[in-house]
Parts: sequence; structure tokens; C-alpha cells
Amino acid sequence: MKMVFRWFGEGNDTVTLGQIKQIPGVEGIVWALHDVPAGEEWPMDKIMQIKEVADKAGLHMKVVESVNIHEDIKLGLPSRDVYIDNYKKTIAKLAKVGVKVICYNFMPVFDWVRTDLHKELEDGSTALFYEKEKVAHLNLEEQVKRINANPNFTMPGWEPERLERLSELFEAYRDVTEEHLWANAKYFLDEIIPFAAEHDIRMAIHPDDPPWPIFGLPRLITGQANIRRYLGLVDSPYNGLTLCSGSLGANPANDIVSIVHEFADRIPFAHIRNVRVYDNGDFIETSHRTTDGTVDIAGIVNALSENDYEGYCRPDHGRHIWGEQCRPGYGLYDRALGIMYLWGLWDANRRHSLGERKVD
Ligand code: CS2
Ligand code: MN
Repeated sequence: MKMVFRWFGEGNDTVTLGQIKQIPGVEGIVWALHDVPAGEEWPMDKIMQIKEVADKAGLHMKVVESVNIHEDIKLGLPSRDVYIDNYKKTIAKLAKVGVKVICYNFMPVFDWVRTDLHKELEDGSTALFYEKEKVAHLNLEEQVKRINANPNFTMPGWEPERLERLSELFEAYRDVTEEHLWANAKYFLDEIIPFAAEHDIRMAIHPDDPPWPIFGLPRLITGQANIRRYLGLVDSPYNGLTLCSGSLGANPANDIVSIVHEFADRIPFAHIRNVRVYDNGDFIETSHRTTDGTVDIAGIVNALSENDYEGYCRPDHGRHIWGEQCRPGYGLYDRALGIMYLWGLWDANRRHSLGERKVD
């Protein structure tokens, strides 16, 4: 298991590379050009700027999260070919600086969705929270009406550019069913996977967060059967999965240990974090410790160890603790604690399976 840490870039993150370097066992950053709009080719000079600072800090940059997919690709519009072409050009450039894994998602319109970014936990820390009913009762039409009535309305994960285009996007997705989305994903993968393979970059689809359809928009990467179908669309080691335990774990029906065992050789990247799912379907992000949430973190690390996992891993999100002011979910402290918990589980498992004193 190779530990990495998400970094949003100079001036865009409260955490410094120097701090990341001091977290035990972290060897690289998970990065992206966050100011390049989805669909555009990433400029080489900006990629080189990241390379320079990462090199200087002694951290590698082999994992990118995310090269986002233009909506026209997900919608299957004729203009998708231009954006797929740009995606390939970006892949070729990333290969030049040694990138090995690209994490991405295939969710229509929205990335992750939460209803509260600072919900208080019992211990006084705060964390990202999702209130199921609140989201379930917002339908497409109501949503657009609400936004038109109140231009300042905002929800986590809804960037202003997306909000501006929201009515338009919902309209574009009106007749896009889940099966259309599968077909559009297949078209994308047929083009991208052979190209990524030539460049020795493993594509790693991130599960949908939460893993069910929202606002009437279809979602694909929701559980084991759909992951099987997605990885089967193009059966290549370069068509991989980002195993995100927190995203998949928001649905307690997902058996993540079983997912690890079934797809171990198709998981180049893992996001390991815990969530606590309540009986009514709401969930909150908790510390990484198994007993603090409802996801079997110890079982997942054990399963990765049993499969001699050699992919990259990051602690994903954390709580906001010790008064840290940071990007929601992306503070230094709780993610660093999470890493030490993951290492503890990993080393104990490795020692157990490899014999006294030996860990890797
Ligand atoms: C999520 C996503 O794992 C995460 O941090 O919050 O934002 C994730 O980065 C994307 O969905 C991957 O494309
Ligand atoms: Mn994740």
C-alpha cells in the first residue's frame, strides 16, 4: 500500500507540502489543475509548476484526482468527440510527468453532495453531513424554481458556474436514462482505455457520492453489481476503480470487504474513510476508527492486505478538529490521524501474514 495525500495547490489549500511530508509514510500528493474547466486540455506549463513544487518537497505526483469529464460526454452529445480528444491530450501530458493513476467520476451535473459542511459531532468537532430527506424532497423542477427565486441559494459541491447553468443542464438530462448513461460511459471508455494503456496510466472511476440517484438524475457507480458492470465495459487493468469506502459505505447494503476481494486487481487507488449511517438514511463523516462509524475500516484494510494491495491509498476526508480552519473535509489533523490508524491496521495485518518483525 502506497500512501498519498490530496493537495489542492499553492494558495488553494491550508495544508502545506512541508506538513504533508511530515505525515509518516506519505510519499506523494494527489493533485489536479482545479482552475481548468472540465473538457479543456491541461496546459503543460501549469503541470510543470506542480512538478517543480512537488519535486522540491520530495513528494511524487503519480496520482491525479480528478480529470473531470465534460457534461457533453456524459450526455452523449456529438460534441463529445472534441472533449474526448482533449482528455487524451491531457493523458499524454500527464504521462510525461510520470502520472500512473487518474481518478475521475461519471456523475451527471453534481460531484459529491452534502446538506451541511459543519455538522457538530458529540466531541465538538464538525464534519460533512447528509440529510437524506432534505435531498429526496427536492425534485428537478422545484430545484430550478428555487434557484430562480433565490439566486443566492447554495449547497455544498455546487460551484457557481454549475449553478448558473443548472436549469440548462437539468433540461439536457431530461431524457437521459440510466441505460443512456451506461452507453455514454462505454463510448468514453472504448476511446480512453486503450489510449491510457498505451501511456501506462490506470483510469480509476470514483463511486458516486452518495451512491444513489439524486434529483432525478441517474447514477451508475453505486454498488458491487454496477462496479462489475462498469469494469466489464472494457475489460482491461487500465479500466479500474477508486475504492472509496466512505462513498460506498453511505449505503449500508454495500459489502465493501467483498468488493475489495472481488476487484482487488482492478483497484489502483483507495480512499479509506468512515461514515456513520443513521437508521433514517442520514450520514455523517466520522474519524477513521472502525468503532466510530458504520464502515468496517479494519475489515477493508485486512482485505487489502490479504490481497497484497500495492496500489495508492489516501485517507480521503476527515473531521475538522482542534479548531482547524480548512477546506471542508480536507484538514491536516484528522486526515493525518486517519493515516496513522490505517498504517496501524496495515502493519498489524502484514506482520500477522508475513511473520514476526516483517512489515512492508
Ligand atoms: C470526493 C470527490 O473523494 C472525494 O474527495 O469528495 O470529490 C472525488 O474527488 C471525485 O468525485 C472524484 O472524481
Ligand atoms: Mn472518495
